[in-house]
Amino acid sequence: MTEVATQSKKGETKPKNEKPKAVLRDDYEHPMEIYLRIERFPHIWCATCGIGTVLTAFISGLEKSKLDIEKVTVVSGIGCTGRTAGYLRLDSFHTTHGRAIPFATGLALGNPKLKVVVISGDGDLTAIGGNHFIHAARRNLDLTIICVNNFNYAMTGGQAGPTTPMEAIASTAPYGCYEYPFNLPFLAESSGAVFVARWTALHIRRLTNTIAEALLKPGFSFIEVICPCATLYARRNRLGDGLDLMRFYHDNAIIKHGANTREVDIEYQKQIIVGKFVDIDKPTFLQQRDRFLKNKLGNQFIPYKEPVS
Ligand SMILES: Cc1ncc(C[n+]2csc(CCOP(=O)(O)OP(=O)(O)O)c2C)c(N)n1
Ligand code: SF4
Ligand SMILES: [Mg+2]
Repeated sequence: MTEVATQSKKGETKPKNEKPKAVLRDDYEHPMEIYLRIERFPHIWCATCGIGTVLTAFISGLEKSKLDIEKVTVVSGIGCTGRTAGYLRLDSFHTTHGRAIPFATGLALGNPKLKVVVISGDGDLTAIGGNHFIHAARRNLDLTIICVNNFNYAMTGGQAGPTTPMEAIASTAPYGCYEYPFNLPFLAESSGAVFVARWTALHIRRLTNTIAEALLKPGFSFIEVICPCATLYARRNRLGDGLDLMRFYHDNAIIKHGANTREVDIEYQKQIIVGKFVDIDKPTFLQQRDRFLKNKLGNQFIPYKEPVS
């Protein structure tokens, strides 16, 4: 029996917001229950949606990282993916659409001891939230961003967004999308991210390991997860359900660690290049600020709260 941090035993009513206590895992109904607000279940996600798989990978990656969960916080914006923050039994924030990164920035700067994670959708992070995304990467803020890319604005009915591949049908693109989509790993790297990876919802073990690695990486880390939206994207494009998309990922994902992010564009129903593309070291925003001001001001500089080495 493994001793883990958790809070309530099988059959007990779980008080909201109670902090975890150490008890035995075998007393629990589900091995991940300690990380989940089960009282909010059933969750809203459709059958064969991939978001739950990403949540599972996140919890496993968090366990693997051995971070103190009292010092981990998760922020999400609005969307189907945005619900993840609400289901996690961590200090988590379900914020406004497109503003997950600004909330996360405030948390990370206000308490540099926190590990701040953003889990949100492609639309939330790179359409309405696109400006925040590029500037957080540029500053190398100490944030881990997990972007569930299901190629559409799912929650609001499957509209085309900045990641919808050309030719894909969406509610706002009945004849197929004709806009150029973002290549998110390239956007992240060229904006300043120090760690960039992409997996699909099928690559659960690799995704888990990458999440654990990203959580321990100082600076702006970005993981894109290509994910089935069964009900809208798959149905509208007659691609079957989420399991059919998983089969497609199995047959069409090519692992290329270190691939040039310029060359990992996604085209409609073509190969998907996955892997860890970028892993470099660069001072974080707070390290850079403290070093810079110490250099300018000498002993007159008093670092805010904890000095960042
Ligand atoms: C300011 C504002 N604009 C628009 C919306 C409507 N809205 C809610 S979720 C969403 C799209 C979410 O898409 P994405 O981030 O890709 O998440 P998904 O649902 O696909 O997981 C939109 C446009 C909103 N809630 N707030
Ligand atoms: S609408 Fe799409 S993204 Fe949203 S829960 Fe259903 S399958 Fe998942
Ligand atoms: Mg989406």
